[in-house]
Amino acid sequence: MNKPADLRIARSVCPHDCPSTCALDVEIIDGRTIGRVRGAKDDPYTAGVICEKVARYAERIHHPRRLLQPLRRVGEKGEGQWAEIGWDEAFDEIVARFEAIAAEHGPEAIWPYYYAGTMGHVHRDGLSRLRHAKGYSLQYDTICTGTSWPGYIAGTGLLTGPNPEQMAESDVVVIWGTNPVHTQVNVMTHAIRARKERGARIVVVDIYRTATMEQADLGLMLRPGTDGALALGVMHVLLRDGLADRAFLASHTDFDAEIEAHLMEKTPDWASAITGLPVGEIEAFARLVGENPRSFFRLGYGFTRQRNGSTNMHAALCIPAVTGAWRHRGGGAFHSNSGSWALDKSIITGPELATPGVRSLDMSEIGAVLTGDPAALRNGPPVKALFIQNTNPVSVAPDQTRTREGFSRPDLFTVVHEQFMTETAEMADIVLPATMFLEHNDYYTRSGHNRVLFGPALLPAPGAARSNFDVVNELARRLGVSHPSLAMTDREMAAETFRRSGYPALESWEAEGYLDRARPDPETRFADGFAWPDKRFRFRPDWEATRIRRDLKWVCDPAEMPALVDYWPINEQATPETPFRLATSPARAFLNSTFTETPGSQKRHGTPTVFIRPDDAAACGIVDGAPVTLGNHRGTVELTARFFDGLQQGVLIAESIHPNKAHRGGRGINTLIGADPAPPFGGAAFHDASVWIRPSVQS
Ligand SMILES: Nc1nc2c(c(=O)[nH]1)N[C@H]1C(S)=C(S)[C@@H](COP(=O)(O)OP(=O)(O)OC[C@H]3O[C@@H](n4cnc5c(=O)[nH]c(N)nc54)[C@H](O)[C@@H]3O)O[C@H]1N2
Ligand SMILES: Nc1nc2c(c(=O)[nH]1)N[C@H]1C(S)=C(S)[C@@H](COP(=O)(O)OP(=O)(O)OC[C@H]3O[C@@H](n4cnc5c(=O)[nH]c(N)nc54)[C@H](O)[C@@H]3O)O[C@H]1N2
Ligand code: SF4
Ligand SMILES: [Mo]
Repeated sequence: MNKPADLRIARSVCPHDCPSTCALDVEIIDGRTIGRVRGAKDDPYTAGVICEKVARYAERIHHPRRLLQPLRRVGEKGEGQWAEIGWDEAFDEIVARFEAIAAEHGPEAIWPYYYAGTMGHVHRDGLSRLRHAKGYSLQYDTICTGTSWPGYIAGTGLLTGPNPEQMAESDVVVIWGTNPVHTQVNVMTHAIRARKERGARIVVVDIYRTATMEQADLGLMLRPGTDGALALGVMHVLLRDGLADRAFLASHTDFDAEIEAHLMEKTPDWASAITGLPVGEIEAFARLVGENPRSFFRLGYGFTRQRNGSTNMHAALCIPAVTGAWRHRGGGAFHSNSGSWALDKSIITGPELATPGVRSLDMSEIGAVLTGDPAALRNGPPVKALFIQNTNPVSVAPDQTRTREGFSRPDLFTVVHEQFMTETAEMADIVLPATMFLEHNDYYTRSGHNRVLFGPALLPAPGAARSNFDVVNELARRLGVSHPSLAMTDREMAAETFRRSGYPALESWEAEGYLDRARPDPETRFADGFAWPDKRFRFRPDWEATRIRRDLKWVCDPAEMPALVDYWPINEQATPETPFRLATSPARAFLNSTFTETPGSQKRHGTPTVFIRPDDAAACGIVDGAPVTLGNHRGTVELTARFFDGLQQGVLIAESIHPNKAHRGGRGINTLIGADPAPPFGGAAFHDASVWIRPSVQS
């Protein structure tokens, strides 16, 4: 094929909710069409590698089913009958309904709801500005990071760590509770570099033999939710065998005789009985990281999507404190850099507009909120209107039965601003078409690394699509809000954020496309002390002090949480009625529910399946490829059984998230997942459910 004459390559940034935040080189063909998308070779973290789903982004951005016009529902809710309307008509209706609802029920009856469909801060977080200006209900963000962040902060005091590129300088890379081959491919680039260049060993800790574990030198396949026990067993061996860095423990941590005595009770035999791992594997792992203190612990989100996830994160994080890994380049631990940016985002979020005392509703509990649960509503008024951007709760939220029941309420006025007719948009009264990242300006912080990147508008918006920023501002104007942002462009919002934050001016770096915010290496490894007042890493967590936002609320009695690093068995238990433990680990070619609309991803994943061991299947009368039903007290879901031996007995994995309607019976996997908030401050335990499984009854 000839190269089109006007093809050019433009630099951009992947906007999706993935710690890699890849720098992209995008082929722009005629000023409106894209060709191939490649990972930028000159970006040290991206290093020329991106995932398959974004490489074929042309499928998504030029998808024939992209939303191009505002729509009003004409049939019954969810029936799929729409009339195209103009933007003016759409705004008039939204304003009239919002004003009427606020007058009758108070402004807290309106709940603007968003998550991270785009990770660009201007287009992701701007809805908060409108929320604050009008006194609408706040959103308490729990769905993703609710358990992992407190767990990490409990040890270090700050959500940051050494530059992840340093994995390439490690002797051992421990990939714990993340499946980067699916979820953040660049981790593999740097881990494999360490293996090639210095013979580093790769350890993977997961609950099934993932594509990442396939590449490991040591794969630890434990029972779901038992990582705390593994960590304690490892620390026991380190202390027992003289592999602890006693000097580091004394100078940099709160380690003392009480903690040592506690760990000396947690033998490898004890850990083996809980985790299901052979004692030999626990010992081997301990020796590997003990004898190679230049070990990098890359701690993921996945293993914290358990009811005891925050304590498991803390326990895993304690291992490098015992080995003194933090002292060495290529050593230490990393979860996210989200605590390190020191950005003043006030022009975007408008905190000065906020009314004190407005209630904050837990986004993971959207089903309970919409079905009128008084506790979920914080004993306030019912939610009568939703304004949704950047998220698809009717596929991704836990407790789908109640979530869908709530969205079906005839008296609920729902506006969804989307790129596609998602399962959430299908339940709306008004659907608004949204731009994609190549059609607007925004900046992105890379949680898995140190860079801030700028993605410029490169293409015109298709049809009548408008950006999140634009729509929020227009709505604010029509609702009588005044704010400096209303006179600005999205690019100016980014520039103003950097100005307020004391960053170099956007003009000075936008041509290059990034700003490196790497901090001095010793600081990232807490050489002069951890971020607690006494500068000591904590084996004895003060959970209250991990409450980094005032609206975070305790969901358990603080006294119930273990006082010392520990394994805390509060997960959903297998019972005679529900003998299997189910996890809903992310699929490779979907990103949450995004890309479920693209042909390439649909082809890769086909119909929703559940991995089951052949021996478990035989005991349940299930054959490979057969239709099966999974159930618990929350509901039932239909899947196809797929035999797989890379699991412990009694564990099932359903890679997610297929749309509800991709399942026979129309109920998706999150029907089985609870929305009860996980300690200390809430979060959804997506990989922590107990279920039964049986052959489906064919009708
Ligand atoms: N392809 C793809 N990429 C994605 C996403 C996606 O859906 N698909 N989602 C994006 C988002 S929003 C996020 S937050 C990140 C999350 O990315 P990750 O940090 O990788 O987290 P998860 O993908 O939830 O889970 C990772 C692994 O944890 C395992 N796991 C579950 N329970 C346990 C446990 O108790 N112990 C241990 N050791 N492992 C356990 C799961 O089986 C899974 O293999 O990925 C992002 N990238
Ligand atoms: N079973 C199961 N469920 C899970 C998880 C799991 O591991 N298993 N993971 C959970 C996690 S970690 C997360 S973070 C949540 C994420 O759940 P969501 O935040 O809902 O993630 P996405 O499905 O990617 O939905 C983002 C939506 O935003 C839209 N979007 C993208 N860019 C824009 C934009 O610029 N403007 C507008 N208006 N819309 C845009 C996309 O089209 C997409 O429909 O899912 C959770 N649900
Ligand atoms: S790996 Fe993550 S950041 Fe990189 S292109 Fe894929 S989804 Fe985007
Ligand atoms: Mo997430």
